[in-house]
Amino acid sequence: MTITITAFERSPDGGKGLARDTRVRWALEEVGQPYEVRPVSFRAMKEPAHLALHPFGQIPTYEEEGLALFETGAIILHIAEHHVGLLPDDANARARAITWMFAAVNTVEPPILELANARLLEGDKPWSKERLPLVADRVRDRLKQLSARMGDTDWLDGAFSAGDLMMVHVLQRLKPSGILGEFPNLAAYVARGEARPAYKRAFAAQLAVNTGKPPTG
Ligand code: GTB
Repeated sequence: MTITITAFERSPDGGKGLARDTRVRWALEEVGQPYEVRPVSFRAMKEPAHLALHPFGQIPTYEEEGLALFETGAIILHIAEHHVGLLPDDANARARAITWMFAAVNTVEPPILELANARLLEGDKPWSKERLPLVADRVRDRLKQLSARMGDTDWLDGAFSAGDLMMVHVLQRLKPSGILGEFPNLAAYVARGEARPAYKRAFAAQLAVNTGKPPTG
């Protein structure tokens, strides 16, 4: 079975791994599934061929025989449900890991995206200076709660799961803001995720696309 995902032809982050194809690559690496990547330009993303795969004209998408998916939450859940390595066997632990996946994209990611947009898209607006601290504080409120729940545990709920994969990738988006460093246990959590061999392979693969150089190591 060939798995094909789409990714930016050139990511605006230049290969820092912040675009969402990285989390799908990471999931595929964790479960040991080979995959192919079809790079898409910003123009092609809005053309009919890609819109047939992704109604909102975005990356990543996921295709395997007879199935096309969009939305990283759905893609990673599909990967986790069909391969060993990202969800626990115990039914209740599995349900909790899926809960953390939703928490990552539904509860933690929105304020982080709001901050990224406030910095990148609205930074030149006259009201930006006043709004930015409010948006940053909304991120801090969420991180405070997440940090309190994690304490000094390595992962969100027992062993590493798809919930951690999602949460680590969501938190990585905060790096340019410096806010992650205010929560040492969360910064260590992200570093723990990034130290996983599967993450390193995923990161190297996306970097290779963005620099035009083959992955090393
Ligand atoms: N909810 C969807 C999902 O989880 O799959 C969101 C998908 C999405 O936002 N895709 C973005 C996209 O295609 C790329 S990842 N944008 C193009 C468009 O909407 O026209 C978001 C992203 C983009 C760039 C950076 N960066 O450069 O740092 C980080 C994250």
